[in-house]
Parts: sequence; structure tokens; C-alpha cells
Amino acid sequence: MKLPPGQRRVSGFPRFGVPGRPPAVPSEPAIEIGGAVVEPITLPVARLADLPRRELTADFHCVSGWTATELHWEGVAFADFYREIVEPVVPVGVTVTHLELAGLDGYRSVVTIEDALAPDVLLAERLDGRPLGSDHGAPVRLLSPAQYGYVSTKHLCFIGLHTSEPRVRYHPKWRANLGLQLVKPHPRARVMQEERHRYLPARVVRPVYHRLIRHFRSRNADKGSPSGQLPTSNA
Ligand SMILES: Nc1nc2c(c(=O)[nH]1)N[C@H]1C(S)=C(S)[C@@H](COP(=O)(O)O)O[C@H]1N2
Ligand SMILES: [Mo]
Repeated sequence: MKLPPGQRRVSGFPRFGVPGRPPAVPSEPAIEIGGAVVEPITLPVARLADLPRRELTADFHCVSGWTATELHWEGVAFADFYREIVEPVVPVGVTVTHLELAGLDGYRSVVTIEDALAPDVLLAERLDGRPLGSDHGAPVRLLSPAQYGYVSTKHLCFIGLHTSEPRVRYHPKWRANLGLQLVKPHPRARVMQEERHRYLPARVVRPVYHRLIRHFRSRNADKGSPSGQLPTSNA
């Protein structure tokens, strides 16, 4: 099968992210819903069991150029979650345009409401028949397979509602944040359109991302975390 432009297949599914160990999962994990326009509410992750289950098989594309193929995800459709849980707390007359997503590790990303409500976007709790492990976003992550991986926030613990595009700090550690700010991720991140960088054409940034991936891989290797390493074929 042909991959999207500029992507290369990897075997398996590497853990990818800013260096460091995956965060511990609290005994009663929850997702806080807050942001510019609502009184915050806290939804226990266990409540997702009340929503219809959704499964899908999809490839996963990191903006740095690797693609993991044929991953099987289970969870709930993000659109079902949004309509059942989030929409009722949005004040009348407010139009939400962007969501800010944060993980237990301090990672943050932004997605437009249009992209978040696409039918293939899940709150994923299971991968390949097992509960999500700590490498891939336990206890629950966003999964938006048509967008580059940086949208698919792992260890999801906060969803912020916004009426215009928020500026977010991608990572709490300033060095990692600086790296991510320099690559200026594209706000739509659609893989088929190769929307990698906010301002620069994809062809220009491909080699930069390839280098970045090598940097993170060696940092992770230094920390003795084999799960953080990417296969060599991928550099
Ligand atoms: N919480 C959190 N989510 C994250 C990241 C991260 O470092 N922390 N990295 C992002 C990036 S760049 C990618 S490519 C995918 C990688 O997902 P994986 O580690 O399951 O392969 O997660 C995304 N979501
Ligand atoms: Mo990524």
C-alpha cells in the first residue's frame, strides 16, 4: 500500500515524544474539561464506558516521517464524547473553534473543532486488543489518524475549549518546548495534504524533522529507555 507523501514505513509502533519516562496513571484517572468558556468539570475516565464503543484500524503517521501500519484501536468516537459530555456545558451563544489537549506528562497540542469531530477521531483506550500501555498513552489518548501524530495527545487529562486559536506551550520543559516551537507545527496537520509546518513547505522541513527524530532517539537512548528508541531504519 502506498504511504502518504514523505512518509516511510517502520516495523512495530515506536514510542515517540519528548524525552522522559511515561507518566504514572492515577488510580482514578479523569479528564478535566475547561478553558476559556466553561466552568471546569471533571469526568472520570471510567465514565467513557457509558458511550458507544468504536473500533478502527488505521496507520499512524509521525510528522518526522515514520508511519506505523495497521494499528487496531478501540475506544469511543470523539464526536460522541463531545456531543454527550462537552456540548452540554458550553454556554449558549459560544462557538468553540479550537480544543487544547493536555497529557499527564505536561504535553499539549491544539486541534480545530472541525478536525476533532471528524468521524475517524477516537478517545482510544485499547490498542491491538489490549488496554493502552504507558508507552502509547495510558489510560486514554486522542487518536486522529488523518493528522500527524502530534495532534494525538497521549495520557489525556485536560481538554480546553477556545473561541480562537490558543497559543500553547507544547512542553513544560523549556528546552523541549523551544524545539517544538522552532518546528512550528501546522495547525491542521492533515497527512494527505502534507501539512507539516505552519509556514514552510513540506519539502523544506522533511530533512529537519528527520534530524530531529535522530536527536530525540539518541537522547532517549542516553536515558537507557529502550522503549523510547526508534528503529534505525527510520533515521
Ligand atoms: N502526552 C503526549 N502525547 C503525545 C506526545 C508526547 O510526547 N506526550 N508525542 C506526540 C507525537 S509527536 C507523536 S508522533 C505521537 C506518538 O505516539 P506513540 O508514542 O504512541 O507512538 O504522540 C503524540 N502525543
Ligand atoms: Mo510525532
